[in-house]
Amino acid sequence: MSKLPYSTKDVHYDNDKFRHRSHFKVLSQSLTNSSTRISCSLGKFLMLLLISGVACLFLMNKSSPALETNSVQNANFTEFTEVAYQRPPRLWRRPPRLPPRLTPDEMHKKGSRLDDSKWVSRQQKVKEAFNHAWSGYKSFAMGFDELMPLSKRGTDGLGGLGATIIDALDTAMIMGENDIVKEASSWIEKNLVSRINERGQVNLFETTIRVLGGLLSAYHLSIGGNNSTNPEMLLEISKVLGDRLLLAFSSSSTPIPFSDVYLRDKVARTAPDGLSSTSEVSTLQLEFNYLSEISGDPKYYSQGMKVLEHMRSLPKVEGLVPIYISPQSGQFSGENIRLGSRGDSYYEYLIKIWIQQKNRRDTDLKYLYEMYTEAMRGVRHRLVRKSIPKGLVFVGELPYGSQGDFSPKMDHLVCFLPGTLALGATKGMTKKKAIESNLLSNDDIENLKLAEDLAKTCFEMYEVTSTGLAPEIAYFQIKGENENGPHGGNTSSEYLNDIVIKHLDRHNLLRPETVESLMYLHRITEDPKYREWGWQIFEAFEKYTKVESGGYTSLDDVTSVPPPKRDKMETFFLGETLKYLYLLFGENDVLPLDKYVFNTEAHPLPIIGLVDEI
Ligand code: DMJ
Repeated sequence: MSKLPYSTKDVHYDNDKFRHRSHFKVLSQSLTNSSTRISCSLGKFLMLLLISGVACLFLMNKSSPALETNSVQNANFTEFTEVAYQRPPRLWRRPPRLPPRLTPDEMHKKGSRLDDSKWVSRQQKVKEAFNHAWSGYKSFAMGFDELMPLSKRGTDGLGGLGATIIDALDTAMIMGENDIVKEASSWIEKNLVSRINERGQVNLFETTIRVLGGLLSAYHLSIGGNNSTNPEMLLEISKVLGDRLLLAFSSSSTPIPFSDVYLRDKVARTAPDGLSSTSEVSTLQLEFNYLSEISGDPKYYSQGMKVLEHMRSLPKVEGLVPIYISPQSGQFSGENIRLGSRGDSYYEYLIKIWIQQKNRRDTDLKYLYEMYTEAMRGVRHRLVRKSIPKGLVFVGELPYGSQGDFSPKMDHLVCFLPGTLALGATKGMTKKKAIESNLLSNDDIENLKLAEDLAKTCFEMYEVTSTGLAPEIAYFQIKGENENGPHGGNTSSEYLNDIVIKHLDRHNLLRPETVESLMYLHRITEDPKYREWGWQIFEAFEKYTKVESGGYTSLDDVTSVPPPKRDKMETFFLGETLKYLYLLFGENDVLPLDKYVFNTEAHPLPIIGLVDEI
């Protein structure tokens, strides 16, 4: 294992440190602060001399008037970085405190228990997989959104902002893959602003969670750490992008933003049917809130949070909401209720935003916790059932609303829920500690139980197929319906008859949700089985999705061996799937859950308002 770029305990981020201050102000503040403390002792006199010397050195290092340049709108970023980010010499910045992390060899020697070294080498395998994924992308698709690993070319499925690079950057930082960090950072620095100025249509949600989220978490992780990434550059680009994305809000006559932004033309539009997805408009706030925190500009926070304040008063079914909402009327549209696509991260962000804002949990954001609690009661009451014959607990759908029939359909996307339920129950601490401290309410206990049951179901969705990889969508047997429905193909799975996999649902997009939940469940329950399950899933990815020439590919059918392939490596494979596997096999105090909140694309952001802020 190579070095982590920082220690989560040791990084102190101080916004002022990274906002522009004039050289004169920096110097005079340093002198003033020092001189107020100076008495007549010789030691302190020498200290003053030293500071004056340093100040002279500093002034001799020619400053550029362009340091005052703050606007990057319409600028070519290469030019911009040359002038605007000529930073003062390093000596004015707090030196990074980076406790050395152990290499695999050192870890093997140190680990007295066999089990330690097993997980160290498994974690190493995930890192190798990340390198393989990156090398394919770099060789054939650098600068494109995604790699098509079989045809060995790139494709721009997300608007052309180089999404894989940005999604992968913080994973590379966490893994200590410094060459990749350098390559990704330098691409971003040279290209991203001009891409934002030149490219066309992007989806507000995808761009926020993958690109803005990736930039912000890389910003945080690079503070005080890795010299190959300039946090100020990441912050400035985040503001440029954030300002464009705000157009989706300002163009709407209600608090519900439009779904698309035309970056180059600086306009926002609705989707062709005029509707926005419920999960999309409510899955922007962790990112926008953090951008306000580090930029000092509250506009991102206030626009994003208006969506949730507005949704608070809309009618719901026991806290559950339809998957569409109209930016024209501000009302939900249709009756389709599900925790899969277009519904999922609405529920995820209710609790995560509440967690992110530590100081507001008991005051103005208490309503988010209440909405989450009510919604999870609604899930347990309206959507949770058991399959037959073996009793797997699953979450189904209400496609025709509260009065319509229940559908036993569960998207793989729903597998984010076990992780979120566990996080919401213990607020990031271990189950043991939460129980000992008597912190779990009845709702928490029920949610934690449901989390463990659902994590098993999500794992069985992998186990039940011939490849050991889950389909995009599964149906569960209830009341003996679909008894002879198509199954996953693994005849040794005891759940073969409980899970039906329809022909059109057999693809696998390298999605992260199950391994994401395994990471949360492992950290919170400390049960080693979750790691073993994660390893099994990783091995199946290695066996069936790895492409020799570089990269990993989505599959068309997980029920047949060898599985037909799809020729696409989604950005979230590097941003989420491999990151969660790496964290699952690693130490629990890396990005601890009581100090960080992961956005829905697995980009860790610090919890705001902690006493010992990171
Ligand atoms: C990711 O972009 C995010 O996790 C999102 O919330 C759901 N879909 C993909 C991964 O499957």
